[in-house]
Amino acid sequence: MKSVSSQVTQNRNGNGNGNGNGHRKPKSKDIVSDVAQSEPKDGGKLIVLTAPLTEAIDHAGYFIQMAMASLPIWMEGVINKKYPKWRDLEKNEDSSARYMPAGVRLVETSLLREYKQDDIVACFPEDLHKFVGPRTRVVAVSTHNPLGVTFAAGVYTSIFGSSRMPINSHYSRELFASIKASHYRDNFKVIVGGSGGWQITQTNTFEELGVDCVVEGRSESVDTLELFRKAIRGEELPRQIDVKHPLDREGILFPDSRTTFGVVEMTTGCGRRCKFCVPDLNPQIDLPKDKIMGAVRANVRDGNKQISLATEDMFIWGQVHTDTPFYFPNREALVDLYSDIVNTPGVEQHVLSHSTIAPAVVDPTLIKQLSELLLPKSPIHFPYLSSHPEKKALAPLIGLETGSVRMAKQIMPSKGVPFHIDDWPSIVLEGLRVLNENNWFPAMTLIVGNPGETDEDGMATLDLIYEMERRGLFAFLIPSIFTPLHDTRMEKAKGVTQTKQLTPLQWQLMMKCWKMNLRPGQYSWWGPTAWRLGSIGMGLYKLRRLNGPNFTWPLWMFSGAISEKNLYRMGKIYMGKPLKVKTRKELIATLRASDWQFLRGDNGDLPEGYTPPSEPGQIFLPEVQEPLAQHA
Ligand code: B12
Ligand code: SF4
Repeated sequence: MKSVSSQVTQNRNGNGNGNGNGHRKPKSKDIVSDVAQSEPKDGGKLIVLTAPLTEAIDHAGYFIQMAMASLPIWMEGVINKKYPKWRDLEKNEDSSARYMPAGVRLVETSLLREYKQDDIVACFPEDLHKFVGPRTRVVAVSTHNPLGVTFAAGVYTSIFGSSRMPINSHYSRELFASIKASHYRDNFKVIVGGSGGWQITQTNTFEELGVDCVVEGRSESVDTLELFRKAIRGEELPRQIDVKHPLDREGILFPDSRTTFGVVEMTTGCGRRCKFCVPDLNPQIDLPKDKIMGAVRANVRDGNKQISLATEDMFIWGQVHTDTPFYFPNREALVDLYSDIVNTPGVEQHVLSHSTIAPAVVDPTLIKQLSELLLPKSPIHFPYLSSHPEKKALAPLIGLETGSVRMAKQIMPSKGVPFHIDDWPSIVLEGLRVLNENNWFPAMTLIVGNPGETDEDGMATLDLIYEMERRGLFAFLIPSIFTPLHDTRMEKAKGVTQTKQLTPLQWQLMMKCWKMNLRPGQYSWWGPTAWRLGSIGMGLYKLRRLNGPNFTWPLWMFSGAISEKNLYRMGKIYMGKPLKVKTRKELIATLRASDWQFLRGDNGDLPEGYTPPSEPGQIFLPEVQEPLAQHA
């Protein structure tokens, strides 16, 4: 991108706002007709890259995009009211986008290995007509969640019924419609990639959306390059193609340009092997610090004040393919990396993405050190929860998924390593205690309606949630209905497919989670608003009709109109029973002796017989060596 002075634009319909608050909502046909009618002066670009508006915006932080992935389009006014400027975009002088999702930037960087900068542009959907012309041979779309059929997105829109389409999906469809309507459509191919491309393949919406090819995999692959060559030659493309993931650090590219939310890749893959997980199918790679820092600096140079490292588990970074198992975090490496990031001049905000919970039990000192570094630059404030002087907090996304050990053994037997999955509820509660003590209040996902889930499993999860409440622990709980994701080890598994199929216990779990989320006041503005608007606007009767009779009592419980104790006495809900929970010391005592050498003495709670190293680098080596496989 030839960088030039930027301009902030509002949407072409005037004030930059949509419906609600008296603002006019831009009509889809505006963008569609622009692309169809106008012609770029220079014949357009050979390759035009874009992403749906709702995935490209770099406004108001992660939560707005997550909300737009979950709320139905008829609730867009809630977003407009909360974020009246969400449609304001920053552009370069040539109208190319000043920022784009990291996926688009990676495609751009990958193509620059073969094509000239002048042949490629990355632009927002509303500017496509300025770049798609007779010269254009490829319009490439990167998308995260185009149809809203992934977990935690479809579920909320389906609960609210009638207009099921999430806001993000509405805007994705609008983008595809505008490309389809182009005068030059016969001259170019539409290639789609990104983590949500599979949704088009699975729903077979190629024709409807006007998509020629969906690429599954990374843009760095030579197969992706070959696909673009074919498209440029005007040859037929396969409907769907799987391209290979680079196997080592050197194969992963880094963009020298600004990304939405300052997303910079930190790792690929994970290693814990949960059976429902897509990213874990990628090789476990931690990316080189110098390249990460280069991308951080590029973001700052191009006007970004926020950085977020994209990862499945931040705690594996620095410990991939070392002599220490990846689930014993490399404290020094992590502190050094995050310290350099937040201390980079120009980085004013830093947001965590994903992590796992066991590392908080393994190394509480690491959590403490990271908190000291990261809290001052966190844009997240939890006035009712945080003990930080400015009430700042950290909120990574962590998978809890289930409180049932039986279910956990089936779907995620290694989620808690180095601890045994038998102790999963204790790992969650102890981990959360350590996190909360350090002002980390994670968003935790739960899967409801797993294949083979019984009432006992539901009760076990409720036991864990009630135990959290009893202990005053806080996480923002995001229950979602099991979605079999493509290529995963549970791809063919069938769970609950409609909200009507949810049992009373499954509904209770969903409602209890949302009720718990309201505890410290408005942690999330959109969740409670959504529920309140949903229940008040549509009425209890309609929601009950949509979601079935099993929904009724849990909704009463959520509303608080009848106390949980009374509902329990009436036999309408289950009250979680107290759990016997292992302390950190007891959890550490369950570790295999061969793992002791990786423990850090300054965390305390050491097992009987452990001698902490007297000097750095000198470690205690136990005699017993047991194979790691016992956890799998
Ligand atoms: C950062 C992030 C977010 C951020 C920011 C997203 C943004 N707009 O930039 C936030 C928090 C907003 C977010 C929200 C959501 N996210 Co998210 N997110 C991520 C995360 C951690 C990193 C994404 C990223 O930028 N990666 C780095 C880039 C380079 O990777 P990439 O986009 O995949 O691009 C590569 C390839 O896909 C390919 N590619 C990409 N585009 C194209 C285009 C073409 C044409 C080609 C050929 C190739 C290609 O090449 C790139 C590499 O070279 C991923 C996990 C992960 N590690 O990927 C989850 C992830 C993508 N998110 C996920 C989900 C479920 C969501 C939500 C639905 C959650 C929710 N309920 O709210 C929402 C949806 C948001 C929306 N707008 O619809 C899932 C997707 C599951 C799926 N396959 O459907 C993931 C995989 C997390 C997970 N563990 O399951 N997310
Ligand atoms: S811990 Fe998370 S990222 Fe890792 S395999 Fe499990 S679900 Fe996937």
